Amino acid sequence: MNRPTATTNNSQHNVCTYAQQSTFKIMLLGDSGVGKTCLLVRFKDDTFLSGSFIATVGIDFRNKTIVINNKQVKLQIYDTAGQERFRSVAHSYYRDANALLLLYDVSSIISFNHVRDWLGEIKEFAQSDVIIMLIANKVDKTNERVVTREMGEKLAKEYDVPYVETSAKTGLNVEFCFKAVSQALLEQTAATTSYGQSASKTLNSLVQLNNRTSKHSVCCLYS
Ligand SMILES: Nc1nc2c(ncn2[C@@H]2O[C@H](COP(=O)(O)OP(=O)(O)O)[C@@H](O)[C@H]2O)c(=O)[nH]1
Ligand SMILES: [Mg+2]
Repeated sequence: MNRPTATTNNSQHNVCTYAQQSTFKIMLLGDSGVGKTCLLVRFKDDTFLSGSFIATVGIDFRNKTIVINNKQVKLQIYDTAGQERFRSVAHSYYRDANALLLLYDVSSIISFNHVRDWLGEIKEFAQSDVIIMLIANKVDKTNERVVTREMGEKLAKEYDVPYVETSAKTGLNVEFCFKAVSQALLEQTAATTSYGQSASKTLNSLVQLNNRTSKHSVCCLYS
């Protein structure tokens, strides 16, 4: 299978000794304006960029290293370069992704309606065992919300992908998304026999648990 394997590195830890370091490529997809850049900045720097659209020049990425189950995981998180304005992100962009976070904005029915188009593209061009998460962002905008949780969950069920509600503004579930995906990817790497299956199972159960325990509060699974 032409999949980028997680790399290991045992030599560069001065403070803690970890058995191995895995590197995963996570990509953010979805219409322009849904909050992809803000989600990335919230996760990377724990801040919120408000105001007009934040320009993204070129395909941009950020690295962040996190620790899951005593393992170091290096995430390379790719943000789109504004190409998504035309809803045609280069297929090479996500062909070698390990995970795709597909966002829509709960205050924009158009961005929600386009999720089907995005999923169609993903099914056609991404790797068959890519981990996908559907993210309903901007849930802090309660008064302007037009896409309900039920609508999001129904669509996610139809496509068999986990559904998580986030707010890059308040930070709700932002860390959870990246950590849950990383945990699933780690299991995917470990599960050589049932490659792919155990990862989506892991992700689904993490998401279900999180949705049950923190419907309206900041995720506590990883804190
Ligand atoms: N209220 C609210 N606004 C957000 C949220 N995420 C992003 N925004 C705003 O939505 C606009 C577009 O965000 P941006 O990250 O540039 O979207 P992108 O085009 O998908 O990268 C900006 O004005 C952000 O401040 C959120 O969770 N809540
Ligand atoms: Mg952007």
